[in-house]
Amino acid sequence: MIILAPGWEKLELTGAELWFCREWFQREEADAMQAVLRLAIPWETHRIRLFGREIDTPRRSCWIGDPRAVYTYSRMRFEPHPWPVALRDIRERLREGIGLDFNSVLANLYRNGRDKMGWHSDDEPELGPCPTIASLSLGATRRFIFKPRCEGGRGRLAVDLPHGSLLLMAGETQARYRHALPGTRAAVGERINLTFRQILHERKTCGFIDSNYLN
Ligand SMILES: O=C(O)CCC(=O)C(=O)O
Ligand SMILES: [Mn+2]
Repeated sequence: MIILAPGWEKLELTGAELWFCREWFQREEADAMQAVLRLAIPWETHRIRLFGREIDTPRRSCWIGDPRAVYTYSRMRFEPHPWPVALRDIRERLREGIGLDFNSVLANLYRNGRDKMGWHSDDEPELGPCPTIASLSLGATRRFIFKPRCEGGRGRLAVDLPHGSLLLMAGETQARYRHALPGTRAAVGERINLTFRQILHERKTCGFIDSNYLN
């Protein structure tokens, strides 16, 4: 994938494919979108299974998508919520702006610096072997970090994701790297993150091969 549109830059990380647009939404539009989505998304606390126990994830979340876009991660199965209008509009803009089609989105709400996401890859089989994931950030700037998996990644990367920015993860990024959104002691405000995804097929069995969990 090559994006030559103004405002886009390629982030260097060996074997990964990362494209970043710092201001995909301009300030006023990003403000409005954050306020609308805060109310329009039915936020939930997702529970995951970790070491045989069920625990609450440290953030609020919502899985949204077309009716057949069922997603299984961290050993839990998520039926999609229907698309709020504002999210449909963003999906359309991704299609028109950069030619990417998505049938689902994982929305996360980080209420403060204690809310976070642990190390994982978005490598569930229903996303296919080389998924393209579009990650839109609204609200407080938070740091997003990458580290190699054993399978061929090299180097680390930290990127601050500001209000209105769009990060594309493509190619072998998920196969070679894990990523995380660490907590911070700094006084940070709320942040919404939307990761648009394409579910290719529903998972057939509940046999879990994840070396992965999303805490
Ligand atoms: O909040 C973020 O920027 C990252 C979220 C993420 O990695 C995910 O939803 O899988
Ligand atoms: Mn992820």
